[in-house]
Amino acid sequence: MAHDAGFDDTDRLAINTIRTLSIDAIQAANSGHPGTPMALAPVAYVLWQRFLRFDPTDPIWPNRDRFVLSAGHASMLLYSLLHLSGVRAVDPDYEIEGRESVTLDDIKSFRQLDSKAAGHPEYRWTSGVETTTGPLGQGVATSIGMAVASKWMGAHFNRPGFPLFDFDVYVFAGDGDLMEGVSHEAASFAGHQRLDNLCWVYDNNHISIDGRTEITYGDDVAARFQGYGWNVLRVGDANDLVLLNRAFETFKATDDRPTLIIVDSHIGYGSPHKVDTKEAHGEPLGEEEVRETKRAYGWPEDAHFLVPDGVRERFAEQLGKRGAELRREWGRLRTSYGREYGTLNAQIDQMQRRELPDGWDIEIPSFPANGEKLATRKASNKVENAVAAQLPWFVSGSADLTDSTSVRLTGEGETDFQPEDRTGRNLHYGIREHVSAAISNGLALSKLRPAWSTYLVFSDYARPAIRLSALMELPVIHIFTHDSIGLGEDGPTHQPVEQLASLRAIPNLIVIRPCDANEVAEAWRVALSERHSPVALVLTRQDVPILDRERYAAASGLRRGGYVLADADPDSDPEVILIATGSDVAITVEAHEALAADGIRSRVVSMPSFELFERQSQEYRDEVLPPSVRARVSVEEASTLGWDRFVGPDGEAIGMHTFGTSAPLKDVLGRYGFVPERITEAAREVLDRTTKEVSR
Ligand SMILES: Cc1ncc(C[n+]2csc(CCOP(=O)(O)OP(=O)(O)O)c2C)c(N)n1
Ligand SMILES: [Mg+2]
Repeated sequence: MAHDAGFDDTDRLAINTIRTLSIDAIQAANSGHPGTPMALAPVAYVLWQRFLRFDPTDPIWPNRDRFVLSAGHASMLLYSLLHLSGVRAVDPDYEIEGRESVTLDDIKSFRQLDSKAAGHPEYRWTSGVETTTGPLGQGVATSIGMAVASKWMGAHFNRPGFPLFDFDVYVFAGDGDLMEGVSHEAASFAGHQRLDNLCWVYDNNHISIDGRTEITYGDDVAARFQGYGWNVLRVGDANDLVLLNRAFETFKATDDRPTLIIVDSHIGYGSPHKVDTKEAHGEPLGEEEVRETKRAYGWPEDAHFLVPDGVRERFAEQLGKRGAELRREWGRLRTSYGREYGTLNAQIDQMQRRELPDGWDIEIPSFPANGEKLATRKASNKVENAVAAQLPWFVSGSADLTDSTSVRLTGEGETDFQPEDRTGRNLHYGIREHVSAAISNGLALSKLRPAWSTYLVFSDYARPAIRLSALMELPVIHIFTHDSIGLGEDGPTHQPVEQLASLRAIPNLIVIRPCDANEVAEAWRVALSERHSPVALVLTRQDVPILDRERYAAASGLRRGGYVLADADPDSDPEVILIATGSDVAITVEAHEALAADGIRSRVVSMPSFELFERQSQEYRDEVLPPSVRARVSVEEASTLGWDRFVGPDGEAIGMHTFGTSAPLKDVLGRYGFVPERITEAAREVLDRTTKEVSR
């Protein structure tokens, strides 16, 4: 090991501490992935000790560099670093606690119940983990959002003499990350955007779970990334601290494109029998091999979880000292910045705490029922622009459907985010849905408020990142338009059927399908007010009526997820309840009027969000859906999966059981029965059924 560039024996000891802590934790858990922490310990060490601008005593300092372990299975690498550098824990109110983020006990109970050293790194669970990783590809993809956020925040907040935001984003990625499709979307976007603050380290070890990667992977990775417009560097030996140091220096000096450092490494480095094997990837080494490996490192063979004297101190002297100084300097800068730029300074605080500025919703319009129809996507654009006008750190993007999904910010001075204009709030993700959602996660992790869009049917392309937004409790707004067979001529390839049900199946994702322009306005209020849940806004392509809210209940009922929109007789229970969402509400109201004309007392419940409704008290839910009324019909142009909870065993769910068809809107709706007559017929049937049962 080299001794130039100032590296010495204590550095070597520290690197081996990372390795042996990882080995011991995985052995104790009898589960985990030792090989990659063993191989990448020196790479991480050089980065953290010499480059990373990170203060362990304040791991949420806004201008810190971000470190993303995209190869999340190598989690023990990160936990060792968090522990050895003494990172402090942060509570949900963003207060820094006295205790360590990852204690030695956490490491000893790696992968056990309640340990902060969970199987894979989890944002919100372990302070210092910048994003949840484990699904390969997500880390690299999310890192783009962080790099974009750094650029955007720099352009928005920095002033002459006040470089408040200029953080870099470092990522460790393995073969798996680079094989995943989303890495192509991510790298292509980053290349176009010339994100020179982004550095991916590729762990080129030729091993994945099935064995040698040559059985499936022969990409010329360097040529691939050069093709994207990246700067590609090579380090031929993961243990060469001097070359690693130089590679990171080159990254820092590169100011026109992202950097990929290809590091050749040996998985399970140091293990006499498991080095370079797939077994080193995902199995504990075994007691005997652990001893032999420790011997190879010059480590006491029978010591467990040993942190030799001087190692923590070395982290404190380098990462700790540098980070604390940078953070203090930043604090001083903030103080004088605050005197000169009070408004911007207050924005930074609000943003960090995910608060909204006073009056953020004052421009949200209400829509008069003047007989005109308006697609909910179009209403959404008006509301979105009203919100954007008051919320400077709101950004809007689309996967090449900016106008079709109506997400363009059109206010004065709104521009596109590009290398030449980092203040732009319209983001063009290109036809890259998966990374659009992942970038949005990265933006939200950096405390911006992002929305992005595509057609509902293509939400499937983004699903892994949508899921992570929910798991990480990030307030991302996923906008999905063309929300049903009601989109018409484009046909079954574009007509979503099962997407609503599948989005509703994601825990902590609030799905909202508003029925008209005024419910859209309310949906945006809900979405922006959420601090810890993503929202999927599901909107129509086609025009829908704007309901007369003098005649029917106020749209503010949306906040409770479901509400009584129309009732034949407010003083008594209805005979039959009709429940609908989105574009199906208007036809259901028509059916309700027709039933009334026939003397049947029906109630229409608008149910834009199952999740919001289920947050309400049992009492409220029973008021809206009285348990005694068993005659119920639901109407939604989508899979009926999930509706049984509202219609019950005696009700009927009108929905889709095929993929739809290509034809003009009216014909499609007629074909599948989304017309008032079908609803009244179903209402009579369930009434018939339930009254017969009662009299029996
Ligand atoms: C999307 C996804 N698919 C599959 C897996 C299961 N998995 C975990 S690690 C791994 C192999 C990763 O290989 P590589 O990135 O080369 O990591 P190394 O073994 O070199 O550390 C696989 C397939 C996963 N975590 N995520
Ligand atoms: Mg590999």
